[in-house]
Formats: sequence, structure tokens, C-alpha cells
Amino acid sequence: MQTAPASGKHGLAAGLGHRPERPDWTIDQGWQHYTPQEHAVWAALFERQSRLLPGRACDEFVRGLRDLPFRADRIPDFEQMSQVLRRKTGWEVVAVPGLVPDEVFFEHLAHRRFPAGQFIRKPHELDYLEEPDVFHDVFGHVPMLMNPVIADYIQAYGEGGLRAQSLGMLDKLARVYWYTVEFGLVQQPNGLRIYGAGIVSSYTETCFSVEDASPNRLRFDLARVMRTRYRIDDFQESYFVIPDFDELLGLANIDFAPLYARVVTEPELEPGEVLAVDQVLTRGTGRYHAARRAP
Ligand code: HBI
Ligand code: FE
Repeated sequence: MQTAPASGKHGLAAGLGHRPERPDWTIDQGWQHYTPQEHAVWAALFERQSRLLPGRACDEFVRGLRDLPFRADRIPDFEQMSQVLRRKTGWEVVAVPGLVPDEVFFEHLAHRRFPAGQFIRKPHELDYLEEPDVFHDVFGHVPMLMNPVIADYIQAYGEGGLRAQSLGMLDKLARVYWYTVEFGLVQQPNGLRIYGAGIVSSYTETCFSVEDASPNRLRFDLARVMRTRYRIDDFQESYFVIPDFDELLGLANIDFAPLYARVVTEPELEPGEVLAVDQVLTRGTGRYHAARRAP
């Protein structure tokens, strides 16, 4: 099984889609052009996740979702959504055709613009798709952008991405994003909860991440995560848990350069590895992935 190629976290060389005419790769959402079938895909995904998430998604996600003008049966209009988002945390959502080049992506995040896929997956892709579509980006990411701490963290990630690129450390920083913003878990007083957009927008991984015995669940550690490869083609083998969101914001104030310098001298880690120094919340059985590796 391959792990993430350097090209991009979804396994595609960013920008595989046609290059749009604008240098920042934004396009018009064209909300009026969505078909009833496309709205129906949103409705199916929205209904499934809304049923599944109470007790599994973190309080901040549930609160953000509640405060956004989402309808269960319609793909949201980005401009309407951005009016609410701007007032809350200064963020807005801009439409893009799919994955955009790293530097374009970071530039948007650094200016509190979240690039969201304009397209929605097909009915036969309900449970897995290669590129982030409007459900992954808007349902998965935007509710967390309503939280001031996460909003600040993701802007800092954008600024850090531009720096990491100049240091040639993009793949290390991408892992931090992957194991937090995409697949992060947070320890709430009433139990383990999801905040990662990649999980919260996935029907199957929602339960796997917090209930299945197979994955490891390890206390988040920045240098450790920078060394850890991730899966782009299946569930994660390990999830990293933060005690609260202030932990993420703390990362925004760290100078990553000396950390990069140290991490590059240490061996990279496979997604399912557990180190003696890890703070292990759950030692997974690894059964799910073992069954898929068996010839
Ligand atoms: N483009 N639209 C979009 N969405 C992403 O999540 C994204 C991207 N381009 C690059 C990228 N993510 C990652 O390679 C960076 O996080 C490293
Ligand atoms: Fe995402």
C-alpha cells in the first residue's frame, strides 16, 4: 500500500484539473447550476453524518454546524455562508475546481480564504473520493472554522506552509495538517471526539476512528507527527489526540525551523508504528489494515 506521495495529500499532483483562468485558481461557484441530483447527493451525505455525529464529533464542530446557515437538502451557497463566517472569525469560503497547487492553497489560508471544491461527488462515490469535494470541504472543514482558535490555527498553518515551502519542508508540515485538521481527535471531558474534517465527513471512518479496536490512538506530539507518513487511500492506522484546541494554537507560536532540522535527521515512521516514547491511549490491534495487506 502506498503512503502519501510528495505530490499532494490526496495522492494527486495538485492542479491535475484544468488550470482556471484566475491566478488564485478560484472560480465562480455557480450555485444556480447545481442539478437536483447534485443537491440530492448533498442531502444524502448531510443526513447520514448528522445522524452519526452526535456523541462522536467534538462540541466545537457541533456548535459550528448549528450556527451555519446550512440546509439539509441543498448544497450551501458560499457567499451566504461566508457572510456568517466572516462575522464569526473573519474567514470566507472561495470556490476552486479541486486540488490547487500547494503555494496557492497556503496563500489562501494565510488570508483566511478557505478553498472549497465547487463540485460534489457522484452517487456511486458516496463513501470515497480522491479529491476534496464540496461536502468534504464545506461540511467537514467550515464548522471548525467557526471556532476562533481553529480559525487562527489554520491561518497560521497557511503562513507556515509558505515558510515550509521555502525550507523544502512541505511534506513535514503537510503531516501536521493531515493528523490535526484532517484526521485529528480531541480528548473532551466526556470522552474522545473527532475534529478532523476527513473523518467527520466520512460515514465509515467516523465510527472507525473513535470506536474500532484496530487503530492506534496516540497523544499528539509535533516532532513525532512530522516524522509520520499517512495513508491517502484508506483509513488512518494511527490517530493523534490533542487534550484541547489550545494545544493547536500553541503550535502557531513555535518556530518550526529548528524542529525541521532535527526531524530530518531522524528516520521517517510508517503510519502504524508505535514508539516506546509514545504516549499511547489505545494500542490498536491493526486488524483492519492487516486484513487488507494479506495477499
Ligand atoms: N487544494 N483545494 C485544495 N484543498 C486541499 O486540501 C489542498 C490543496 N492543495 C494542496 C494541499 N491541500 C496539500 O498538499 C497541502 O496541505 C500540503
Ligand atoms: Fe480537507
